[in-house]
Amino acid sequence: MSLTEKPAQTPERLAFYEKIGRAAYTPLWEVLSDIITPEPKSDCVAHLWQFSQAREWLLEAGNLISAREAERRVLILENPGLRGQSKITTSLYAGLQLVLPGEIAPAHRHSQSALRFVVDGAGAHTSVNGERTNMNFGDFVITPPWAWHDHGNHSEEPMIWMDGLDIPMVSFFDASFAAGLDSEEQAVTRHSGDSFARYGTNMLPVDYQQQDLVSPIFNYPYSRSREALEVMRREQDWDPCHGLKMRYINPVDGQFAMPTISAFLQLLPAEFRSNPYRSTDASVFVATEGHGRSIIAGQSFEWGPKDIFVVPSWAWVTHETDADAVLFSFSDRTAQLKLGYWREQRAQA
Ligand code: 1HN
Repeated sequence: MSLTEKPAQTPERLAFYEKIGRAAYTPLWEVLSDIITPEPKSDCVAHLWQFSQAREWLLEAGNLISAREAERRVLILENPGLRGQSKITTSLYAGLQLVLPGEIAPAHRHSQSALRFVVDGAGAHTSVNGERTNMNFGDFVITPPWAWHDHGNHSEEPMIWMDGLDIPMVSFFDASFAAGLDSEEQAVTRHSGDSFARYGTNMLPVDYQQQDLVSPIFNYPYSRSREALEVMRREQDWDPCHGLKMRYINPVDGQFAMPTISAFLQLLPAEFRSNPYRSTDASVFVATEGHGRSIIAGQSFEWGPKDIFVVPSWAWVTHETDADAVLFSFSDRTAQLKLGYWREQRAQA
């Protein structure tokens, strides 16, 4: 027996497999090398979605269906290697959502955790746990599992954000629950900015006890994250693979902001040429500023502001920039870390 080769299929063996197969048995030695691979093998492929095209088709969708009728007016970013599965990577879902001025995306809740990353427009809002937050370009907003959430747009312009959810993970465990609320919007019971004041200022209420693994902050404004990167760059301590890369955390325990999804923001200076890097968490990137290209498994993808691209598990990636660039990204790293199988590898340029 071998981890890479299958034993010969003799007529006697095939007859035996046929017989036991009818009673729901399968010989392990016929499938072992398919299910235990020496390295990650994924149907997920590298791909880039240009924002200009996505925006055009989202606005076209805006003429075809309302947010109310659609529940969520979203174009799913479906990985070309995983068509028909509503996945951007094997374990994650991503889509682009449009909320037009005056629209409401009605309140509901589900087991799946969600993140929003605002790419276009400003001034729409989302409500989570009775608190409303305004969403602006580059803001990272989270919706905890089973939290009521609804969105609205009182601004004058269309608002587009990327949704990232752990839908494939929840499906894998057959653990999906969902419910709608009787009213379109949940009651607003807290002032805007309340959770940021309580948990987002390097302080916690004195007797605060951690309740779950989700961050109690639900909007991480781009202005603050971007400013941090700008201050840090003065020290010039660029990581050869990542430039300056920060992770969004739950301030209560220092872990990632959500139990299943990790999110990051990184700055790459102009003319940066990263060293090759790979990790077992397939990653979804959004370029928020700048222009450049990423070479993923040998294939080059040119990106500019708001473009979205995906790097599969264990695929080598290098980033090259023309101007200063900022990349947002998310992956299932925190889930893999908790389960004990996350790996990464760096190479010299
Ligand atoms: C969802 O609840 C939202 O709340 C967006 O904006 C996308 C995709 C599948 C299932 C639930 C949202 C979603 C979603």
